[in-house]
Amino acid sequence: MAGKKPRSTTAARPSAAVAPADTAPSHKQYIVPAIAGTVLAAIVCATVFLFAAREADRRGGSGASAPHVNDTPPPGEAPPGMVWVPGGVFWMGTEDPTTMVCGGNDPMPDARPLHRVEVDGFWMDATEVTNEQFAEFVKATGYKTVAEQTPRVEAFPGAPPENLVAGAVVFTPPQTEVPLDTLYRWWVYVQGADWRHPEGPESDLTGREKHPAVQMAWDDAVAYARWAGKRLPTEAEWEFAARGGLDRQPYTWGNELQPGGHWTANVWQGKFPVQNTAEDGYEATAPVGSFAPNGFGLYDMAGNVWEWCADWYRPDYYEAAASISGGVARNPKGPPDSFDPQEPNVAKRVHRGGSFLCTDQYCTRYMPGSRGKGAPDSGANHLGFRCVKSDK
Ligand SMILES: [Ca+2]
Ligand SMILES: [Ca+2]
Repeated sequence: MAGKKPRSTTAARPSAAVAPADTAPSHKQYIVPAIAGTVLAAIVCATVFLFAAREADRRGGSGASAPHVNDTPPPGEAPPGMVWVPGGVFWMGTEDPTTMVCGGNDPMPDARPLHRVEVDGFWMDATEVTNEQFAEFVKATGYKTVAEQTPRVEAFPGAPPENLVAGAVVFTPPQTEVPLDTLYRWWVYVQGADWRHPEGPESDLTGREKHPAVQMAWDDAVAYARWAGKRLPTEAEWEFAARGGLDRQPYTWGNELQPGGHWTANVWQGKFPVQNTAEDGYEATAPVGSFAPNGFGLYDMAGNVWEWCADWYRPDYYEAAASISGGVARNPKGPPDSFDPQEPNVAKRVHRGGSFLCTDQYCTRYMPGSRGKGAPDSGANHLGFRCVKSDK
């Protein structure tokens, strides 16, 4: 199966408006082939962003439940590598990015309605978990990641035996321009790809000690977090943290994609997916902390690699959160189950922040209000995580 693209069909998705993030497909789609595509169109984008009027302000937000960042000091000395995220009340979600200059062509209906959320303060890793940090965990525990394990037929009923091989999906740019109609044009399941070999058996981590660990399944991230005495952030905690104290800004640093004409996150420049000009200095992952931190001192909350959250994914969850009595969801932990209309038979967890593959031509999920999702057993070479820790 290594290097082979899966059988592809042109079966329609339930809604072309529910566009995929630049997230990778679940491994199930390769091991038990059954593919569908989604159509997206590329757009040309300027660099200046004009944010829409804040309709939400008229719907509520006063007194203690108005957007604010708590001013309580950190509860003690910061654990190594972590920063204090003080908690507060914020507007979670995003306006329709297609109404924004540089917003891309994905309306992101799963990130609405905007709704108020309160989160308590917590410690958060300042950076994505790095290869050298993940290596410490593996050395101490002997942990074997999901991608290193041969898929069991019980977990993938109907899979041809030749497809039951350990591996993971790898971004594999096509040789020529392709329609952005299905992500299977640039994701390939590669036998032997795992965190030590992010692009396949011939690749390694030499010189990438400070890069984020990738090919991380959700299960791997949870295992690491437990070992470290931490946990994965909830989706609400992640977004509050990513905003860095800013209120409803489209980017973690403000309201322009390229302030002063400079790239402030590791994303994609050029013609996706065939031409990567790496104007921001990085063609693939960057060492963590290569770009300026946000207002809370957190690095790479936009781009570099996607980051797993604890929550199950449902596109309708924000509707439930917005209807909570009192109008403010307090420390929400996500829905009790998962549903993704794009892959109804695959339960998914949330991941956030986009990656080095994100571009306004295809995926603007580096916006802090946008959402991503993936099967818990599926890593990819643009998918990692960071951890948080409550103060009590
Ligand atoms: Ca880049
Ligand atoms: Ca990131």
